[in-house]
Amino acid sequence: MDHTSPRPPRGFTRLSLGALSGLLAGCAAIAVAELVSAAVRPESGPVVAVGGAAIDRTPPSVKDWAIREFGTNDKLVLQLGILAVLAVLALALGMLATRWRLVGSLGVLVFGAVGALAALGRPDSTSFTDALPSLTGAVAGAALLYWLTGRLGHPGHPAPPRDAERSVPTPTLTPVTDEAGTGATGTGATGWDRRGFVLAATAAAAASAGAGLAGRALNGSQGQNAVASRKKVVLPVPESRAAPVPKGAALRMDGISPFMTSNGDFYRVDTALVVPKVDATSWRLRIHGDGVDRELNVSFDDLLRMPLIERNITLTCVSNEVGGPYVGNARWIGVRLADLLERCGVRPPSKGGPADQLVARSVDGMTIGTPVEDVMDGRDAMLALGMNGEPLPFEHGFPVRMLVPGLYGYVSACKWIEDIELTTFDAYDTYWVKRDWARKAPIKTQSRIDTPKPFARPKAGAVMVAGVAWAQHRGIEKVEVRVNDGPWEEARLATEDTSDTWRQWSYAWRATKGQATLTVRATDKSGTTQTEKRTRTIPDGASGWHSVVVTVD
Ligand SMILES: Nc1nc2c(c(=O)[nH]1)N[C@H]1C(S)=C(S)[C@@H](COP(=O)(O)O)O[C@H]1N2
Ligand SMILES: [Mo]
Repeated sequence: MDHTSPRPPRGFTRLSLGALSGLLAGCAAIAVAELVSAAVRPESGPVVAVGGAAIDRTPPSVKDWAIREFGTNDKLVLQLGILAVLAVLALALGMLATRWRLVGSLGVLVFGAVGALAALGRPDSTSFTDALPSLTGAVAGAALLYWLTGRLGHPGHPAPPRDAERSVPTPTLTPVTDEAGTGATGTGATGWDRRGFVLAATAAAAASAGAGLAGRALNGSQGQNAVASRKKVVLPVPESRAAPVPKGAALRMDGISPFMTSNGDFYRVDTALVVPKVDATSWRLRIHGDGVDRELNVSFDDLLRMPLIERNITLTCVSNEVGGPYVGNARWIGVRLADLLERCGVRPPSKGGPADQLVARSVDGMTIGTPVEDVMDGRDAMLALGMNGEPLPFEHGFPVRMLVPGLYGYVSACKWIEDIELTTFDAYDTYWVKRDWARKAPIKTQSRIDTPKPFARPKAGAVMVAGVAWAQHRGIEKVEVRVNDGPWEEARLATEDTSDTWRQWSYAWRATKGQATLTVRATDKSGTTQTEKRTRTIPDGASGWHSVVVTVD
């Protein structure tokens, strides 16, 4: 049997085989990078690094659109998108390599360099080793592409006749034994080494799959210590318990958001493509900066031994559209942040302190800036350790996150926190502020119709309209509902828990046949009623009334 053909493949076949080579080289590069990232750190892999860099550079309007379209799946969509782009580029480089072999491989190296630069440019990158996954992956991919396309022979020249080949073996990169037993080695630089190509391609695909899966598994097991440290946490009984939720604060009604949001249902908004897994036993928090007389450096156990408070607090994201889902209410346990700051000698600006901004930094390089005045004005700002009776879930900031009632998450709720610096708003712009969001952002009074859903078809007669309204730290005073252009009718408000929690409301609507637009608006305890004027989420939160269109049958 003869597996080598004197005539190299041409035209479409040649391009297809080149494209296949490119794709295999791309897979090998990603797989090797994934494996190496397990040895460096999971965040240093090219897809995560490029994804993170993309998130950092995404204009707010595109980010808003992505969150709106894909919700919490936005990160998965982003990573799949990156892989799709890489696949197209790999196909193109492979085709290019059928003509200019070296150029294809150099192209792979260029993309490796891009991945390496992205990894080094991430805010949480502290070591040049972060470049290794992309670089080693690219070298592997480039070498494979060079080798595979070498099997295709040179397109320009016809192969020498078999006889000549037998008597004068031409040197090749890898000799292939002639199974026909002629004793000939080498197919000639211009021959098409079909068997070598198929073998190499299959081997490369198998090796890539193996390396990729091994890398995945190793990266997945990285957080073992963190997982173990979370399992060991026993939350003490807080010194200051939350008052029991008053009877009548939690309505039982189909379709309404439950008064307490479970951890599994709590919205998640952050820039982390890989959820940070922090080992609580080695975690430290440092408090330092302007006006700090005594720097503080505390461990997780130190915090557990301090007097703890337990509070129900409703958290809201500034990216929440009118009627959107990024709001949730949980019972948190933590240390009063003002207590810690006072221990360090920090005074708020109103008492002559030099720092007006508290910058929280997370292990993944996020920076979040909060007015020192707000943190120290008596509200229950805290470093939270517990959420709904358990240690914080990893997605929500384990081991410790910040919370400040009344402020949007991006200016108050740093997850995976590890550093607090007292500074000024003039001296430092945080992550989101650099991206055109407002420096200060108290939560805007908002209300939402949870039921009926948009385009629902309720039966004529009694229809329960219900939802939630929030104005954290001011409190909700009144909620009104309007049917079409009719008069505003007051909704029934559930009992208030605290001014820091949302309030459920309901309205018994006597629905008549036909299409109807239901609109809601809330008034907070400062006397301000939600404005009708619709604004975008950027720079400091959406305003406007939520409405739902239904058809009554
Ligand atoms: N480290 C870190 N903390 C973060 C963020 C982030 O991207 N990284 N996002 C903030 C934003 S915008 C919000 S709204 C809240 C969301 O908290 P949750 O995901 O627990 O609901 O976390 C805040 N803390
Ligand atoms: Mo947010």
